Amino acid sequence: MPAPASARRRADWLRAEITRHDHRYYALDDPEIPDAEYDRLVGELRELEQRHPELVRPDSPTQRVGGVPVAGFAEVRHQVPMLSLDNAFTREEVEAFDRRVRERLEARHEIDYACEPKLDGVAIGITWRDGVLEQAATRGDGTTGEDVTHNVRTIRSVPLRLGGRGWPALLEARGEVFLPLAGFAAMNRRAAEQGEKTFVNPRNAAAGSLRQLDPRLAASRPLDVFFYGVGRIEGAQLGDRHSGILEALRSWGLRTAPEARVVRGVDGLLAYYEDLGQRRSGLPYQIDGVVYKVDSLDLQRRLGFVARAPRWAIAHKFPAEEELTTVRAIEWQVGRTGALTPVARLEPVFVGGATVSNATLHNIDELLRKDVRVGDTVILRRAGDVIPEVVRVIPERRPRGTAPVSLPATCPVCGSEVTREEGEAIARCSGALICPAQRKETLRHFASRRALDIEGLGTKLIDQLVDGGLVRSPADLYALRAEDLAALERMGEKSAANLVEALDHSRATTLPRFLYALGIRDVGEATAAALASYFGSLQAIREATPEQIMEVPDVGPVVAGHVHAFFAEPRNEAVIAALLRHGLHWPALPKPAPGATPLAGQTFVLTGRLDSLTRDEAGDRIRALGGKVAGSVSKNTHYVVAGADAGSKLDKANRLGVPILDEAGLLQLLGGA
Ligand code: 5U1
Repeated sequence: MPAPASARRRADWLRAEITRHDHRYYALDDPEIPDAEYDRLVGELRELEQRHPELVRPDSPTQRVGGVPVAGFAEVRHQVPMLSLDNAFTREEVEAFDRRVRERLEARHEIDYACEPKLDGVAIGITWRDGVLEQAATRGDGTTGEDVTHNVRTIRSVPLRLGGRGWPALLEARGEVFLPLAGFAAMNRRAAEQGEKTFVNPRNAAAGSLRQLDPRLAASRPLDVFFYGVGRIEGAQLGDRHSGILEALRSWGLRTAPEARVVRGVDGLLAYYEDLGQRRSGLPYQIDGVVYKVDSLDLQRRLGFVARAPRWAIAHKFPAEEELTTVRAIEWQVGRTGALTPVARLEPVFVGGATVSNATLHNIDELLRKDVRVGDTVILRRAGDVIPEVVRVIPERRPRGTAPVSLPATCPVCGSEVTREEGEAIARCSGALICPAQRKETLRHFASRRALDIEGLGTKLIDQLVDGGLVRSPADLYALRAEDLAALERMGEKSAANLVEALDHSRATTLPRFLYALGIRDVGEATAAALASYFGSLQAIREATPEQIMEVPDVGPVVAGHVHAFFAEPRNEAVIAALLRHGLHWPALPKPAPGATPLAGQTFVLTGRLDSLTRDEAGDRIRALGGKVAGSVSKNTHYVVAGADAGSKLDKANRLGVPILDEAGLLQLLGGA
């Protein structure tokens, strides 16, 4: 029986509605309806199509994953070649690029450039005919690529039908398929759990996903695409600027990089590079540089091409984040809580913009899993400010006669036994207070910026103080006299006096900072703030039972156990008593009603400069009232607190419609104080 007209109309409406919501969600980052409502629309369409199979159309949102795996990859000839880009690695090379552009154009004015991130993914050309997705092909050698339509159809942000108005009869949009970092991590976690091979990096994972014959596999991977230009286009004009092309693509439901901007002249280019370089490690996807393009299409035509690269564009690469180096030694570092961390001592190598000669191997399990050995050649990764890490060994380059590393039986610093609790990845030195390494780390943590912030008390000085027997616990710091300090090597009278003054200054602190500074296992700043806020005083925390401590929001039995055990240990109590005798103090907190956490469940992002308090202090106070502080803005952010000179986070908040607070608004929310 043919489908009744009402069912046909409803299916058409559902398809259009789902396509519209896809556009809002993926292209505009501005969803109109909750996910559950969206799922309901898709469910209804699926049910309708099952009841009336003649209503199924290839561009229906239900038809992303085609039924059968393909037999192989057909070749696709690109009618407009897919170009590559020349690279620039230095500021001088960018200046030379801009100079060449201006000279060739005989331009006396500065050039407008469109700038975008250069995604580390797989180049793709996707064709829509009469608005319906027809074909997707990889770049291949630039002339001939592979048909990966069956896999690209599974990418949720690629519309099967173009939205908006005015799209051309034939459009081939070019872009980059990539795996967002979170999706990559989840995919590798799943693979590791199932004993499967993990991918080395998101780019390989994206390329591997596109090269699957069975589209169900690609569909299970959270691939995404950003479009950055057009190849073939028929039946419409695209304005006169590259930035206009991006705008048009967006209006038809294609995702483009949110970081795309138009800047003026070479200074604009370099400022864009700097800015994105700083934000690089916080972006949800991997980028390996930025791309600059002359924005005017007319000027692009006048500049033309050399070989396979346009004269009007260049990729400005960031320093490589991964390099090869060799392992000279593997040593064990002893942390504040006695945790033994294996550290690889490396042949120094320039990576991610710095020379690196050490990398953490995290813990014994991780070391054994990666099977890193002395003499190995390894891939070293340093991304942004993240601690450098060994990604993996190159087994083909392993010299003969290497041996796997094992956990030492005794602490390499104090010789105490090394213990490892059942089910724990971390092994610990049992030397506690007799281990100089633990003592030094305790002092480093105590003096650190977010703890008691003792200026001038650095790593080397702490080593000298502990090794010389002058200081055993944080309380001993406050008994130091300027003349004791001045007698130390490399310490002048002025520095000694400054340190005594800094110590004096640090006596006035806050309860959350003091608790954090004590270095209780698993008590970070957020937990310290929550404990302070819940109990209101140090005395109340000291007297609390583990059950009472567990009533603090987000504190579970393990952390409660650590807190209780810390205060139950007489040697810790003695240090605390001595610190109080030395005059450490903090303002009394108003005793909150039990469980009073008015900001619980609310996430804040702080940006820009505040006048009456630092961002750290604002964060402490938000956490003390149960709120969370996040580093980046998303649709789950409740408030963005914007101070002076707030930048891209404020822009994003405006785009996503996240409420914005100024300093006065924040203070009001924090209770006026
Ligand atoms: N963002 C971006 N990546 N990318 C790669 N734009 C861009 N443009 C390219 C390539 C190969 O080529 C055009 C300049 C032709």
